[in-house]
Amino acid sequence: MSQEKKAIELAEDLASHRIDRRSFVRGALALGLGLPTISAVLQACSGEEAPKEPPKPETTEPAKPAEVPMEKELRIYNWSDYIAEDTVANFKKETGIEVIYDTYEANEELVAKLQAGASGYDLVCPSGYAVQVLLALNLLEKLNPAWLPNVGNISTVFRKTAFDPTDEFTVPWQWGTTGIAFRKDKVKAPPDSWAVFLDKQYKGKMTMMDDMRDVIGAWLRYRGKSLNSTNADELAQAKKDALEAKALLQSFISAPVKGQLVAGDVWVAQLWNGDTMQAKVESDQIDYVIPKEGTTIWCDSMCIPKGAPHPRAAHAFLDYILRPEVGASISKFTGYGSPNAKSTASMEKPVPYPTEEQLKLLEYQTDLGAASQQWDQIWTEIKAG
Ligand code: N2P
Repeated sequence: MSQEKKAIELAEDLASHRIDRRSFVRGALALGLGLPTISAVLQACSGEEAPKEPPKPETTEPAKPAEVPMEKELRIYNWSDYIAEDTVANFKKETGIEVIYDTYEANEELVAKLQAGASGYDLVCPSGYAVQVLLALNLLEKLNPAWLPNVGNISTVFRKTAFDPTDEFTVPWQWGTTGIAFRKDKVKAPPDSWAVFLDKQYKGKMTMMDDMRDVIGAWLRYRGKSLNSTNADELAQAKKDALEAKALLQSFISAPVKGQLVAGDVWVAQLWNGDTMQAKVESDQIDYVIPKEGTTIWCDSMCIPKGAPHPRAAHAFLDYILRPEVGASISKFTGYGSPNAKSTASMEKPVPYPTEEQLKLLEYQTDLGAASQQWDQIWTEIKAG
């Protein structure tokens, strides 16, 4: 069946109440329908079960900064090792706002927390595909541009993105890639392919990330497929490859593998570029490569969850990190690229934006929509296998 026919069928299913709005959105995203189309269909089909969403006055006419009192507290939920050591302390010193800062290791952890409801967080930092999921589930607030005077510092490269085409929900935080970190002094030759994780000579000395999208995605790329594939045969092959690799891996582990790389207990690790740079600060034997079959490029963005208790303070923090020097100090610590053009310009050694040639090897992850369940199932089988 053609994509167009499938889309029409999906819309008909919604119109005749065979599926609910949530399933429709998931399916539509999987078919590659854009959010404007999806929302048009949702509007056309809005029946009695559709949640009424009256336009909020503050989104049509942004409140002026003085009209909303600044809250005294702010709760942030972000990836681990993803901020400079003094960012939060300096913000508190300047504003008097108390910050509670918790961390997670994967997008799925974040989405599950927000889906469970009443997380109490004011700021979270999903990757692009996870922004799409959160928007589809109506779990994000619109930002108030009147409270973000520094928003113009963001590079146009990271504005009007596929996951937030109208720039209403996201302030990009950091961008980077998922590649292979390795110990130069331990491996025979620098790896250049995902195939290194099938190399028996490194048995027990390798790790891949504890991240469904990146592990299955890597094995899809290894076979020349898209890391957003929803094709059953391609996914079955990726699972087979992942299980073969698993027999040689020490574990599935993400950011915390840095210590093991530094100690020399792990020689080859699937890891993000910035976390690798953080490890490199501890040991100059560590290096990073983008495999020849290609990999993920991502941009994580700060967003405000629906019903966040301290939206004014959340905007104050966002505008604070958008200052050139604050953004630069964050990227200096994390080792990731700054989406802030003014921060990048002020840095001695910013992560350069990938060249056209490199971009050919890089792919952004998108929401898997209805195929998410299939991916979840495969990931569960890989972890259990
Ligand atoms: C934080 C790395 C997060 C990057 N340590 C994942 N998108």
